[in-house]
Amino acid sequence: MTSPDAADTIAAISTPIGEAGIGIVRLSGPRAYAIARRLFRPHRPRPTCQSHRLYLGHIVDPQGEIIDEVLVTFMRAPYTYTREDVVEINCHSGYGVLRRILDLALAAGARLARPGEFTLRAFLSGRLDLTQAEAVLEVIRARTETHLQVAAAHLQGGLGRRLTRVRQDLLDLLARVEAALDFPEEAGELPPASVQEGLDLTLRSIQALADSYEAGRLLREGLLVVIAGRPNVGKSSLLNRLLNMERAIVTEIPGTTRDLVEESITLGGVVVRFSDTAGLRPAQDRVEELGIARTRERLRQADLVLYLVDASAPAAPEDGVALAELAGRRGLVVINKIDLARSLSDAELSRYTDWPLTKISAKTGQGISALREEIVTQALGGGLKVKGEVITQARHHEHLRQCLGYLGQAHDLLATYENPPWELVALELAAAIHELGEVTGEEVGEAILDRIFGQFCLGK
Ligand SMILES: Nc1nc2c(ncn2[C@@H]2O[C@H](COP(=O)(O)OP(=O)(O)OP(=O)(O)O)[C@@H](O)[C@H]2O)c(=O)[nH]1
Ligand SMILES: [Mg+2]
Repeated sequence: MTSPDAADTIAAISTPIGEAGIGIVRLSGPRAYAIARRLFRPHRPRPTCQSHRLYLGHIVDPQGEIIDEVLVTFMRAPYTYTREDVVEINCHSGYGVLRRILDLALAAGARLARPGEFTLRAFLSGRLDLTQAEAVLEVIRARTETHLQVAAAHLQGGLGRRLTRVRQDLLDLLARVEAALDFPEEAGELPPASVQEGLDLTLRSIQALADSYEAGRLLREGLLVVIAGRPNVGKSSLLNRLLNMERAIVTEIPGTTRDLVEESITLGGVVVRFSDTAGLRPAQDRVEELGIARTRERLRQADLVLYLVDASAPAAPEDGVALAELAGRRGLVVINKIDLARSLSDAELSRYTDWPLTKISAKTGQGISALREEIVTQALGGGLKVKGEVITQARHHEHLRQCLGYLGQAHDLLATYENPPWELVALELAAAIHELGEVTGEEVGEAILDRIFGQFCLGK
């Protein structure tokens, strides 16, 4: 597969547009060298520029006016990101400079690159498989070390290689089944048990990958932890404690927080977004009513709920109602204000919920580090398991799920019949193979590519 407009030479600003030491304008395509040579005047005049060398000089406009002093790298195909000729112009970073150099490149015959087009070309030229191309964006976006590790492994092609291997195993299996179909007299030599064996091995491998998505999704999307409870129990104080900053307003007046107050930190290798909410009670005015509606909405989206109660006040029936509504969700009951005299018993709370109880004082900080650990344990099952390959993209997970469905059908056919309907087995195998091909990009439609690369920014 090659790009329909591979003959174009594309150009874009590949660094964020803003004031900085260095910015880069990148060109890729058959005329990249020629275009760059028209703008670039090296300090020491030379007839040719060698590949993968850095040259110092000026960018000049057609009138001969100097735009900027730059370092230019010329890189000959195929040893480049896109496998085309690539030129990178390192200039000073500022909107005016970058824009001017890009405009000169466009005027000299380049076309403005579409979002993700450099990486798309790397994919179409076969330098990256689709999982690697997608990993480029993931590496760029990774905010935790763990996520970066996983994304970097994908970029190295680990996931793609594993899937290609599995797909090849299935192709071999399919070839055996088709041979038996084409030469029925030899079909007797294809014992269902032997096909089943190969199939089950593949099934287990794909199942393990699909299962890793639970951890992968958290790595990619982070975790939403919602702090809820009646007014004045100390929700905003807890948020501030967890963040180590005075993010939310705290007062002794019940109903202080009305809107959502949210901030993220990293916990156990995952970005955790804490949401402090309006206290749950019958609303006293319109603003509070809207605030409580937002709280309920956020509670529905939460990966984990911290339900806060005040240790110095007796349990209220409203807590029972709220906890009952949250039954079946992941959560912790957090008993706050344990620095005060207690009038709330654990037994009372345990009547309402089977969530674990944790005791803290948002005021003194007591119990906060234990709470942090408990959040990681509850939400991530004791920390993120990122051994081996981890799926992080919903798209991959969906195809693997489909693939497992087809393989499951094939498995059932083989298990049910002494003389299996091999045509059907072949169909299921072919469908499963197709799903894997969609992940690696070996069988992928243009619409999907547009969607994937459309998420990239300009210049990637
Ligand atoms: N003694 C003690 N007081 C606390 C503790 N946590 C919070 N408070 C006090 O309780 C009052 C209410 O705290 P907030 O954090 O505003 O409570 P809230 O749950 O956010 O309240 P609303 O926003 O009104 O729903 C404030 O006066 C806090 O100083 C604690 O652990 N111990
Ligand atoms: Mg509050």
